[in-house]
Amino acid sequence: MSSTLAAPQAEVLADDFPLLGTDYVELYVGNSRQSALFYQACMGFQPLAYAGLSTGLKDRESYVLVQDKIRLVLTSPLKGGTEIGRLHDLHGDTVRCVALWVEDATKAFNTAVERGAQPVMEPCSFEDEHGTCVRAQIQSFGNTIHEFVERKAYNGPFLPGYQAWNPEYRPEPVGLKYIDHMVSNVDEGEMNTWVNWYADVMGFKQLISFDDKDISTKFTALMSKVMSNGNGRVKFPINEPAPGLKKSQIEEYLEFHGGPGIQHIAVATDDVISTVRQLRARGIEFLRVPDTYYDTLLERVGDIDEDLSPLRELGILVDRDDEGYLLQIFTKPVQPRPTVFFEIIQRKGATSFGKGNFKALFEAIEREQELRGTL
Ligand code: TYF
Ligand code: FE
Repeated sequence: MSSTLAAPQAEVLADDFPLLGTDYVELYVGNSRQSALFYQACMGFQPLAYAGLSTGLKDRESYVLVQDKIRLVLTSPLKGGTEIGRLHDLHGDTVRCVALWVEDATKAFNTAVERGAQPVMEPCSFEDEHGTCVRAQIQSFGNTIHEFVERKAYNGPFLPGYQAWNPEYRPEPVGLKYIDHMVSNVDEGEMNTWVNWYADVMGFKQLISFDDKDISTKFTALMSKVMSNGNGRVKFPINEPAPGLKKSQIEEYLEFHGGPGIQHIAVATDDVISTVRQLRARGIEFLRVPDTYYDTLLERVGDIDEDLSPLRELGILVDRDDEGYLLQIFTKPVQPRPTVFFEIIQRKGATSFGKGNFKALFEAIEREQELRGTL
């Protein structure tokens, strides 16, 4: 009977490391109070929760912001000599934690540690008047960590220990919906180390691989592999620098960041033209490709629903794959160091990452590097 054969096969293929999605992303920043205003005013995030002096914390303050499914936690130290301060001194504003939402945080942690992950925080139950959450943490590339978050019918604003944050100032959202992917930069020769780590420890699969021939300009090159969890809700492209004539954007990142870390957070929208218009009106600056990109765009990507003129006006890029097309655009770095930036992406069927735009994009990044004297 074929069904008796099919059942164990399905068992083997079942996701042995189930993730429900990204729970939150925590950034260590120099001034969480002012960064929170930036993410509200310029990026359209809504105030959600707070933890700090008035909730009993002595060493740090965190603001939590939300836009649709995206939750950001912005954390700064309240005094000298803290671990947060040490990491901020090393990296500048950076992503410290990519938290993953799971059904069973203890099981996720134990499985990961059995498979070789380095523990950061053992599974721990946190409780307040709104319910219980279990949290556990493991080390990933550089000083980046993953937290597993298990929400047991928790109905508080964010996590136990946080109180609702309800300021009067509430600029409108700009249409950001969810985190599409988060890209890391690792040291030269270490891409496969981390590809294997996500495969072996977290049960991720490799979706795509780009070598230095796919991703090179006249001057610089990089390599990239995209890792995805079983249900595709969590996707992590991992970059490493490749040899080139000049200092690549990946080397620049590693130098200024002081080692590996998250390079960009790609956030999805259903209407990239409207989202980018609002972001620009609020002061967000984007990279631009030469205007000639648009002269041949429709020959490259075929028919698209959007008019060419707003895409050209705003500098939005388009790429097509076998399944459809995507629109994407990249901000300039959002802190003094040329490190973390955002991507705004709208998918219309395409499941890829914009390979057709790599060359124009990387040349645009090189022009920025030239202007800051780091190429
Ligand atoms: O996530 C991606 O692969 C695309 C392209 O430094 C990309 O967004 C890759 C590397 C990079 C900037 C963009
Ligand atoms: Fe991207």
